[in-house]
Amino acid sequence: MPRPEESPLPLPVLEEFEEAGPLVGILIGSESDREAIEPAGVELDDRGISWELRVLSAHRDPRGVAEYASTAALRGVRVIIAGAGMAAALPGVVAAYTDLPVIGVPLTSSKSVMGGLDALLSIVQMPPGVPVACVSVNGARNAAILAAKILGQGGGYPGGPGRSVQQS
Ligand code: AIR
Repeated sequence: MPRPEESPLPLPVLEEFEEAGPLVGILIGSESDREAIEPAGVELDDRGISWELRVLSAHRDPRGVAEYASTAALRGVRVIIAGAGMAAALPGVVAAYTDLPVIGVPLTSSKSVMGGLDALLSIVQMPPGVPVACVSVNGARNAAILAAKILGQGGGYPGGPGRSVQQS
């Protein structure tokens, strides 16, 4: 896996950030989500992909979420995994502040409605123009595998070869 400074993506790592950040940023909306998101970190570790975990709530600390999301790419982060339960706005708000791909993980919590359907719909029903990828309820491991696949895509866009083909 390329280090951030060798990334094939045309995203700079600003010098003012002394240390390049990890490739994957994992966010959760509450300390109570920690156990549910753990498989993502385990999977990334197994693949030798660097990551960091931050607890940031879209509702309780919107400024913190905005700050993290708007600077993540400049620190070298290339994919963000965001897990939250209930009215899970976190992945969508993160996507509003960054061009990095965001993978949402709907999580169940003790206060979930219908086993996490509340969080699933909150994440998947993004308005046109602001996409968020969404894995299954409590699908933290799948989120990490998807992040690894995204990181594995080195070329093609933008500036690379490739053309669209339409069959008549
Ligand atoms: N949450 C926190 N801020 C906004 C949301 N949607 C979610 C957390 C957690 C659930 O609310 O992601 O799944 C309950 O959080 P807590 O802190 O009360 O246990």
